[in-house]
Amino acid sequence: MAWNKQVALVFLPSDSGVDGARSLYGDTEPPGLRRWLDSGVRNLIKRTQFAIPPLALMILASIEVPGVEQTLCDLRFEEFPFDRQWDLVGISVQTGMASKAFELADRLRSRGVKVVLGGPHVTMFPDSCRAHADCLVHGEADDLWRDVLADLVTDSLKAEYRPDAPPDLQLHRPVSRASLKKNRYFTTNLVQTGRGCPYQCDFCNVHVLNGRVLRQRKIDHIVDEVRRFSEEDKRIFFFVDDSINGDPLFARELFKHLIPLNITWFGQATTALGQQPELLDTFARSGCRALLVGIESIEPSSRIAHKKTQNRTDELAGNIRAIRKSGISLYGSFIYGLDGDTLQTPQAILDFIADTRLDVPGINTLRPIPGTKVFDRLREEGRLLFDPEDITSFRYTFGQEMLYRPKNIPLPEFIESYSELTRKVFNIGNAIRRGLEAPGINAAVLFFNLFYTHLYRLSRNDLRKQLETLGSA
Ligand code: B12
Ligand code: SF4
Repeated sequence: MAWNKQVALVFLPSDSGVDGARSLYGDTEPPGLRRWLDSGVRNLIKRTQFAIPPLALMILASIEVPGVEQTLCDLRFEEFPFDRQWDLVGISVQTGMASKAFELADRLRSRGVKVVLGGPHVTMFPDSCRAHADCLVHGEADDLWRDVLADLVTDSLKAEYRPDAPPDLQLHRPVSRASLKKNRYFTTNLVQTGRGCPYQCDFCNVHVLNGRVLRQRKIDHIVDEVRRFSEEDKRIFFFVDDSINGDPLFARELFKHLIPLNITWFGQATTALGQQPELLDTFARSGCRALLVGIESIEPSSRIAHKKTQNRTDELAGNIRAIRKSGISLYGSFIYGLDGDTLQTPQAILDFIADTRLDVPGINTLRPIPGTKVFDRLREEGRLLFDPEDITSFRYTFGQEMLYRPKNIPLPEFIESYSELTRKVFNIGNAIRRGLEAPGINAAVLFFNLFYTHLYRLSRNDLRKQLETLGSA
């Protein structure tokens, strides 16, 4: 077939963090050998840790329209190929990367290339995107993308595409990985079993983006996908669902069917799994090796302040022990600096980690993403440290800069205590111990902890610099 329309689908790197931690605040780049080592570590992190392909763009690239060829450009690994002739460039926009997306869009449009923007930021803030695009796609694009490509072929692209309703996930839409350069990635086995979240944690916008009703795919479609994927790529599977045990009955049925396929997998779950013994057993038997759990806070007052009420503080430790006992390693994500936190909170976090022997602790500060309830509240309270009127001023980095003033702790003391906390949690000794003690995937646990030892050193340097910058402003 002669392709007459060339379409690029673009995924952008974040400023730091999972796409390769780098220093953000001025003159903190170390000299000589250290710099060389840091850039080596950064590349290693990018290639081995979170380098998974964007499922959204895999889904769009799988939609076939006669006369259209789609190419996936992952700018975490390559420069945008400006030397090629493009009829349409689609960019996936996350809120923290909006300015990067707009910059690229403007550059392309100044060369006469048509640009379509889609993704979470477009769904939340379409008004901020219009000036940078020929076409906007709102919401989940599983159905709309076919219309966009068909209109491209007939030169009748519309300015906006909006779904009447979310796509019907019960329809079989096989995902192809033909557009991926497979060796770049840690794994290409990405699967989503459903969308939507019934909870409303105030720092998250998944329930706004995907709705509050959990919409699931058909179990036999998922099983087919896993079978097909595992034949092509023997590496680990990542179930990207925000809460893979959100519907325990569905999850149990699904993973029972996956046992014979003999895969290994990781995913994201709520700690309530520790009280779901049959599901836990099914997860372990179906090849689950690691789960990311959002602990967020062990302070009841903080959990209430931020509407994280689906798992109870007094049950957390027991649940974590039960999950680890089944052979599943845990990445437990905390947020220090929530509205109920005080200077005593770091010690409580340290005790909790020691008590539960969490394999990889993630010690985050709050990221008030525009469009979340917590962003609105902090704006009203005048606590944001970035311009809330400029939608592109929010950037997504790791714990390297404070984006708000904590409620109960003055900023300098907070930064000092956060730095002290990360210094105590992450060091080479702890990394080796956690690697040895993990119930499974010991090398990965060791690697993650070493990565964080490196990352939080950057975090401490950057936070100190940020404080100086704020002080002199
Ligand atoms: C897996 C995952 C990752 C993976 C893979 C990245 C990826 N996006 O594929 C990793 C670990 C690398 C990652 C990293 C980050 N992530 Co992430 N991640 C997710 C997660 C859990 C699932 C994403 C997914 O695969 N969804 C399934 C697909 C099918 O849905 P979708 O992405 O929404 O895409 C649909 C529409 O948005 C739209 N669409 C998307 N792109 C485009 C492009 C075009 C042209 C069109 C037309 C349509 C379109 O159509 C798609 C199909 O319906 C989501 C939470 C969630 N529920 O979505 C968070 C999420 C996307 N991540 C988020 C964030 C903040 C990050 C990081 C910045 C975190 C960090 N610490 O650095 C980085 C950024 C990395 C990057 N370069 O973008 C936020 C984004 C918030 C926002 N408002 O922008 C989310 C929503 C989590 C949250 N609770 O807030 N992430
Ligand atoms: S943090 Fe998790 S549980 Fe809370 S709203 Fe977001 S996706 Fe749902």
